[in-house]
Amino acid sequence: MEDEIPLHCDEELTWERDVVRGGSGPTSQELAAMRSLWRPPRKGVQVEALYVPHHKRFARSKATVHFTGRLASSGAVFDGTWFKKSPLSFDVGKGRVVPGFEAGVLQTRLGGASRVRVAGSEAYPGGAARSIEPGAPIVFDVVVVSADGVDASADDIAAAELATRPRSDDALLAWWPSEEIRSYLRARVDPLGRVGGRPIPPHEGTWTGADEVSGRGLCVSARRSPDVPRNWTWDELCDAPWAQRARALAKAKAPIRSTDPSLRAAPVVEVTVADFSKFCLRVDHSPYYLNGWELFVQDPNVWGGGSVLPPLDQFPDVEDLSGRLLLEFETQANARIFGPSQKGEALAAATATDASTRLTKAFIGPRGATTRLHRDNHGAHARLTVLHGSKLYVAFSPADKANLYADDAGHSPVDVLSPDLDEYPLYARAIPYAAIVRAGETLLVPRNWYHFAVSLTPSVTVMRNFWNATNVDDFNLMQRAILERKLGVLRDAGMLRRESNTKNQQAG
Ligand SMILES: O=C(O)CCC(=O)C(=O)O
Repeated sequence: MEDEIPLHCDEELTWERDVVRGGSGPTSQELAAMRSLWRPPRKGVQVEALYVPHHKRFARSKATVHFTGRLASSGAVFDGTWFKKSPLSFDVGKGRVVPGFEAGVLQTRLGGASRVRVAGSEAYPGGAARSIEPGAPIVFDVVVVSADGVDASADDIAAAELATRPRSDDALLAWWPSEEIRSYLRARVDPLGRVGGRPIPPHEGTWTGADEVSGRGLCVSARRSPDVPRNWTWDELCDAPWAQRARALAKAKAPIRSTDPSLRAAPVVEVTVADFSKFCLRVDHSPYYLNGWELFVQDPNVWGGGSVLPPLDQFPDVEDLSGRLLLEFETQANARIFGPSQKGEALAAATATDASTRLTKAFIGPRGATTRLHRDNHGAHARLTVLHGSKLYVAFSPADKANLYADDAGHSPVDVLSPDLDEYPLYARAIPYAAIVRAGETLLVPRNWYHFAVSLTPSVTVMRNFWNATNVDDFNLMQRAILERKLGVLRDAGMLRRESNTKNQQAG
């Protein structure tokens, strides 16, 4: 009985009529109890049921949900959980989530799905990062996967997920063609004549280390590797059950940098990998790009697990030591936090594996999809293997930072396909290195090199950032900053007392 009382409902006391109509009416005590529980719906929140399961339980104190948050004006996705590893859990009534979101979740049954339209006053009245203007109306699609510790059935979650699944083609095509696309159409994919480019030299087995990766070296391209898996076909991407389930973000400006104001106008849509792959093959030209999709984080079995990334065999002198470095660092950090313990070691192994998994990303795009000119963070090298199609890569040495007008975050505003030399005159002095990289070939981008990519055909690429002896200092700086942040959180939560007690005992 108790489970059947929603705490919120659209119409006043709808539940009362429903219960009475259903046969055995509530007793007067039950009615009084129900009335005392009922709270009127918040103004500025409209809830449309997308999937109503048989289960009638509603969350009261703790809810776990999958959601997608979109700007109502453009449909651009600014946050969501489907394309991350885990749903969001929060304690109800503690102000942990925006009020309209919470109100929408509380009106959705366990295992149900709703579209929650939230006025700006109930969402982010002061605006928020990720291009949310103050008072922007928001649409959340929510699926309640667990309520007060009770899990929804897998069947309900699957049906609810299906009900909220974006109709990707509509969303993508609504924004197409636009001025931005027309400018891509106008641009010729041969920008180098203008500024005097050089080809990226093919790799010839000498990528020896410190000098080359410290900024004076070259990007290197490799010939086809015999180990590039052949089974990742477009058919698989368009039809496989995992691709129909997997969700990712298609961005019209990639990579996303929240510091870039032009992002506000750049739509981001949530799509299934299958729908987006079909879109890539169908449209002739579009900037939409699944750029930086952390494929193994969502599902370790995507594309047959770890076999996706071809080994670096074609570069016998280049090592990817990221996994080992991460494990070493985490082990030392946990020993510092917990002291020597098996628990700390297990945690270190799990954290290192997770971090290493996140370093491998997929890029799927139609012809015309670009990665803007940037350098990767934390002094990481990148290895990019094109699995399908062909791409033009243009790279610049770190010494060209000023000529590229790059900011300290490593971002250049210059459009490599159509550089505006009135606004960026120094760009004419920069030396671009260019290569067309085709299916089965790998491009290595050394630390701090700027790079740009455009798909010349529909394309699929896997990329991994990595560290080894040549950039281990950058790795250490990055990890130390992460560790300091973690320690700060633990210290604030009073969880580092053991560390100081242990020290005191030792001192005593
Ligand atoms: O689109 C691409 O292939 C380039 C990706 C890239 O530059 C990066 O992830 O750093």
